Amino acid sequence: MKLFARIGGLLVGLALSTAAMAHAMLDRSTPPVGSSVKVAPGRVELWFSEPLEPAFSTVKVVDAGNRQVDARDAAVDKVDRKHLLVSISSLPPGRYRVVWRVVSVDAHATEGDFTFDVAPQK
Ligand SMILES: [Cu+2]
Repeated sequence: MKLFARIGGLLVGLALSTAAMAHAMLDRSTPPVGSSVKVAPGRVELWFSEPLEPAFSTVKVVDAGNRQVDARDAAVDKVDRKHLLVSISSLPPGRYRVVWRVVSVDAHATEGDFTFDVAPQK
């Protein structure tokens, strides 16, 4: 009985660690997390550690007043399903926040946000 309990615990531990590894975490982005860019980007792109479920994965970009400034066309790349992107029209200098929420192909949801700055023109 004691042995079975141990093996059971070990299996649960393995299952949990496998599930945790399969969550889609943000790998990198353009503009990079926390960066300051001189030229306002035409779109924001995010790359994740796992393929995403397109129907449940989205990203938006908001300004300092929490107004959405992207073109509301967030989509997962059909060719590379780890790649999520959204277009933005010209942004004035300021701080912008990228807010993402995705579901990976293992059905686990993850979310997060980061900022980037568009530097004032000189
Ligand atoms: Cu997962």
